[in-house]
Amino acid sequence: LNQQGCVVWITGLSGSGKSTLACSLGRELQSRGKLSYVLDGDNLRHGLNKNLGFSPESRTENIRRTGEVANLFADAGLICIASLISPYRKDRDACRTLLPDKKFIEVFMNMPLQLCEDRDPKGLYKLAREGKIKGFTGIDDPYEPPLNCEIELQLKDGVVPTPHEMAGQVVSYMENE
Ligand code: GGZ
Repeated sequence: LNQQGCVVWITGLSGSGKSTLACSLGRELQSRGKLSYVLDGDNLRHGLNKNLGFSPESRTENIRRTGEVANLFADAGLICIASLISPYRKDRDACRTLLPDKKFIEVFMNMPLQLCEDRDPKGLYKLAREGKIKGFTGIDDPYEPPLNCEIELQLKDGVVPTPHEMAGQVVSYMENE
């Protein structure tokens, strides 16, 4: 947390809890007097990235643009929290290279597909299983897990940690860096 601007990049499946963590992390940082800003994939797709779909090329461009914007926020001294599926490793790694070492913190929401599919907050997994959505991440489009992320969040004794607990894990990491 000594660091000035940085990017916290949250990656994981749809329904894994990325947006909830991003929001919770923003609040935790605020309570410590740190200015942050959340870039959420689903929201960006209504504006900056509204011309992009879900083909591999579109996803790559979605991540590229968001990575550039996140870099600008970090440059301005903010903690930018990016929350996107960002399924392809090479795209996340490209965002990492925009920032100096330690300024890109990759957080992997490693939740089981089954859990995400059971949650299915928008009914998208159901549609994907029925073949009504093609190329859905985790169903018929790949998710490539990080090989060297800074933080991996997962079930504890089979239970999903609370957003507050997960945000706490990220903040602890940042405080020690
Ligand atoms: C994955 C999809 C798809 C497909 C629509 N695959 O959980 P949500 O609903 O609210 O958020 C998901 C969002 C994914 O946008 P991202 O910008 O994060 O994706 S990526 O990083 O891959 O570019 C999901 C919804 O869009 N959605 N169709 N085919 N998610």
